[in-house]
Order: sequence, then structure tokens, then C-alpha cells
Amino acid sequence: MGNEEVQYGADQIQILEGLEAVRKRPGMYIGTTASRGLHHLVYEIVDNSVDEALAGFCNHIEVTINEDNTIIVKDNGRGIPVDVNHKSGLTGVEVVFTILHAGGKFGGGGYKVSGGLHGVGASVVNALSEWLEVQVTRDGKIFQQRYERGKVCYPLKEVGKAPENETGTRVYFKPDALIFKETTVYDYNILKQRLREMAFLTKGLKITLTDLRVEEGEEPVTQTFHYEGGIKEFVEYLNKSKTSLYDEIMYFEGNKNNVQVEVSLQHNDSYTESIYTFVNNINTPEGGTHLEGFKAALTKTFNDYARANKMLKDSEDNLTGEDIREGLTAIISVKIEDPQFEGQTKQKLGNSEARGAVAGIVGEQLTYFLEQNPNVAKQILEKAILAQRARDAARKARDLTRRKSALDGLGLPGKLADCSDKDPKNCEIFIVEGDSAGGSAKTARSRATQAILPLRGKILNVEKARVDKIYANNEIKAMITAFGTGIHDDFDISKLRYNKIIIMTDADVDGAHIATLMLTFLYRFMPELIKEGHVYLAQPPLYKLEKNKKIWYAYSDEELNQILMDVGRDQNNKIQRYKGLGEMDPEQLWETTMDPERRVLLRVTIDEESESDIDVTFTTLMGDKVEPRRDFIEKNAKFVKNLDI
Ligand code: TTJ
Repeated sequence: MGNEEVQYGADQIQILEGLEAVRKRPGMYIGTTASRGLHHLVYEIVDNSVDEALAGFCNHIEVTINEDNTIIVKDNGRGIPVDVNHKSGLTGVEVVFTILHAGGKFGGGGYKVSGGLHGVGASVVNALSEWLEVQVTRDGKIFQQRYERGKVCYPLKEVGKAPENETGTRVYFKPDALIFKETTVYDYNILKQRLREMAFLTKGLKITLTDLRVEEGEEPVTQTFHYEGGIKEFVEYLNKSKTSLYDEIMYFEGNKNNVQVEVSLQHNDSYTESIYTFVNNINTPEGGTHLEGFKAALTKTFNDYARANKMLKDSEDNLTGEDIREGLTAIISVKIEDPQFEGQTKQKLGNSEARGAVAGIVGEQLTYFLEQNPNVAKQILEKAILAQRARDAARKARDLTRRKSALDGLGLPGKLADCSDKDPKNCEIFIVEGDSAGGSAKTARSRATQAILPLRGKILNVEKARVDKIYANNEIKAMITAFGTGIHDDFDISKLRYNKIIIMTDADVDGAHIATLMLTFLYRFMPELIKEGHVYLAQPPLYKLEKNKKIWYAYSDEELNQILMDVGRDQNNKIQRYKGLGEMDPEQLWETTMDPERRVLLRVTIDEESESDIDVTFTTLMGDKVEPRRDFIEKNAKFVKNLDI
């Protein structure tokens, strides 16, 4: 590349100081310099092209991961302005890439994203890249500029003629390994997840992701996300492995109080609600005013309809919001000029005008929809009325157990072998499949700090049971009381009695299924336990190899092969395949799976940026359609990461 000198005036020095600040404290701008921050660079650039799409001038964005983990983002928008801005004396391109927070100022009337860590702009990506090259195609020409660690290498220059009628912007960059010390390797699936979400949220926009990191002679991996139906197709996607309650997917949109609102929803026959909310295409996992407006309108509209159509008698109570939302899948997407994010993690929308806007639009359009589709209304209300009855029954059962446990003192479950140490920090509880394995575990454990709770057989699938049944289930009651936290509204993580909750099941398909049932229960009823990193999977060995009085344990087929290669394959090898925990004697169980000094635990994590994906994962596995389930089992271990040795 050229080495033309750039004039340094006071302005340039200020710019360099700005980008230098980004390099000094990257965490302030992108949250983290670990893998998540690395991926954030791509979203940050793509956001600019999405803005151009929202303004109506771009319908295709191409993202390429090159062989060397450099990234290309290319769109067919109007191209960043190349003329000199008189106030700054810089071209539009240079402003975008060198001035902090300037990225959004060229949005051309689109809604600007400015929440949390999003929308910090292209200049931050530039500052954190070893080098970055931008090419703008407009006015029949191609312009180019290059930067290295944020510093301009040469002024914007013309590098060629453009094909007729072609316009667009192309950014090519290499994340700086000096900043991203942990990793500079991109994960295709992480980018895929977010780009698919962006495509769902921007109807009509085509986003292509290509991975060129393939073996020689192999075709590149490429996927295109393009949804004419936008969030309506998002709901269809989330419900694809479930049985929907009716065929129609509702879709409401409008503009009120300067808030642009889009809502889509459909019920399925399950008992859980999955609502995902977005503000300016950013996920708001903690909800906020848009979600409140939606819930209020949904509750009121259905109750009004039920009364008007005599599905609720005058003497009967209103349906609660929870009743109406049983089995609901919904997406709420709002666009606001100046979003205010609240809460500890700044993931909750605070703008009060969004409440009224969503409530107004959903109220009006849902009322109309129910009048036009009485059969759908009936399906939803019948389900809600059943939910109401179940909830009443559950409440009674719960009140009863509460009173009982108050009488019995602590009221810990009879099957629990508790530890003697009472400081939760030191304590762990093993949830063990089956009474016999439970027996071995009780013998093997370190009594001071390890508690054992054996569960009988398969635990209830909470995806397929209503609350009344869930609260009546003995295994679930035992877990809830043992953990000490309570659930739902009563949940209080400070009451957690164990620092680690360890699920210990057989290392076979059944064991994996039971572990998933357990995780589903925890995810639906006490997600904080997973989010705060308290939930683990024990890893029992698959094989024991004995030879000349020496013993090896192997946790996978590969590992067994490795050991056999090391010790030699001959008739002195005695190999035992463990079909279950029960086949191990207590001492073996302790050595291989329970001893904190020697065991390997997998910590269960949820990637916050892909919560909707986790939801698909759980319901795919637990739902009743066979095809998608088989598909999943092959890709397992998806929400099981982070080795803890
Ligand atoms: C701004 O208003 C005049 C016409 O062009 C508008 C604009 O800036 N469009 C635009 C910017 N399209 N695409 C971008 C863009 C694309 C990438 C890949 C990266 C960045 C920083 C901007």
C-alpha cells in the first residue's frame, strides 16, 4: 500500500488521541476483548449497512470470513459520502472511520442505534484493527482509504471506475491480535446466529455469510438469510419444532408516539412462553416498556373479548396475563430515535412512550384480528381457561406445602443426604439418576461438603406439563426444597444452599436425556442458577482399562484409543464399558467423577446474545416432533461449554 504522508494539524492529533483511548481501554467500547468482542466488531460494521437498508437504499449485505480470519463486509447501498465536510475538513469516509461516535451521523434519516455497547461506530472497529481498508463505489468511481491501528495511511483516493449503476460500501479489516489477545479466530455459528436475527428483524434484507476457511479443494460454506415476512417468519422459525395451536401467525405494525412498532405472535400447545423483544434491532433480554405495553394490551384485549363473547361469566375472575401467554411465542420489535436503556446490565428499555405505542397498536389490531378469526380466539381462550384452572390448583398445592414446611422446620426432602458444612460457598449437591447410583454416591462422597439427591427415573418434562402437575411432582419438589431458592416470584438466589449443582447421569443416551430434562427444568424455572454459573454436568468415564494391575479411565472412544496406543493392544488388556453409574463401586465413582481434585465438570452456560437460539434448542429436544430432535442430538453440547477442572 502507498505511504503518502498525511498532514498533521491540531484536528488530526485530537482524532488520534480519541482512537488511542479506544485502544487503551477497548473494554469500555466493546465490552470485552475476548471472543465476544471480536465478533462484536463485525456487528458494528454490519449495523451501518443495516441502517442503510432501513433507510431504503440497500437490500443485500455480504459478510465474508477470509482464510486468515480477516473480515469483509460489503453492501449495495449509496456508499459513504466521499466529499469533504466543510466543518471538519475531512471526507465523509474519514469522519466515519476516524471520529469517535460519528458512525451513526450519516444514517440518512434512519433510526439510530445508540444503546449499550451497540452503535459505537466504525471508528472503534478501525481503532481495534491491525489494518482496515474501505472502498466506496459511487458517482461512477471507486474510492479507497486505508488505516493501520486507526491511523490514516493515505487520503481517500480514486482507485478505479465503477461498473454502471453500481454503488455500495465495502470494508475489509483485520482485528488486531495485540488487542484480541485471547483469540482472533471467528466462529461461523456465532456470526450466523446474529446475522440471521438481523435478517429476521429487517424484512426483505438479504444477508449472506461466507466462510472461506475450508480445506483445499472444498467449496466455501455459505448461507443466505432473507425473510420477506420479517419477524413473522421469526415466529414461524421459533415454533417450527412445536405444534402450533392454530395456523395463522399474527402480525401487527404501526407508528405511534414516534415509535415504530412491529409485533408477531402465535401460540403452540406447550405451557411455556417465549417472548423476545428488540429495540433498534438490539435484543433486550430484560424487557422494559415495550414488553409491558404488549402484555397489558394482550391481557385486556383477550379478557374483553372473552366477556363480550360469553366465554367468561360475569361471576368469574379475569384471566391473568400468564394464563393468556401460556404457550405463546412472540417477537416485539420497536425502533426509537433515542432509546434509554436501564437496569444493571442496560438491557431494559426505559422510554415510556414505547409502552403506549405498543399497547395502542396491539390493542387495536388484535381486537380486529380476533373479530375476524373467532376460531383462533376460541382456541387461545380455551387454553387460557385451562391454564387458569391449573394455576388455581397449583396455588392451593403450593400454599399447602408452604404451610407444611413452616411446620416441619426446614422441611428438606427425605431422600436428600445433606452435607454437614452449612456454608453454601463450600457446598455442592449431586443430583443423581436412580436410587442405586444414589447409594454409591452417598458412600463415596465427601460428607462435609457434598450432598446427594437421588431422583427416581426420568424426571417430569416441564415443557409438556402444566403448572399444577409440575408442582405436584415429587422429584421437582425435592429439588426446589433442597436448593432453598424457591421459584418464580419467590425465587431468591441468596438463599441458594449449594454453590455447585451437579447433574450426574449415566454416560449414555438415556442419561443425556435425563440431564436435558433437568436442564430444561432449571432453565425454565430458575434460569439465574445457570446464568450465574452454578449448574454443572458431571463427566463419568465410559471405559475402564485394566492391565498389569494398573487402571486407566477413558471418557470417550478417542481417549480409549489413545490409551490403548500408549499401553499397546494385547490380550492383557481388560476393558470394561460402563453402562451406568451403578456399575462403578463407590471408590471408582469418587476417583473418576466426584473427587474435586481429579474430576472434570462441564459448566452449563447460556450465551446471552443468542437466547432465542437456546430456546429453540431446548424445545427441539423436548418437543414431540421427531425429525428436528434427531438433528439436534448430533449437534449436542451446544449450551454446554467452559471446562472447569
Ligand atoms: C449516508 O447518506 C448519504 C448516502 O450514504 C449514506 C451512507 O453512509 N450509507 C452507507 C454507509 N451505506 N453503507 C455504509 C457503510 C457500510 C459499511 C460496510 C461500513 C460503514 C461504516 C458504513
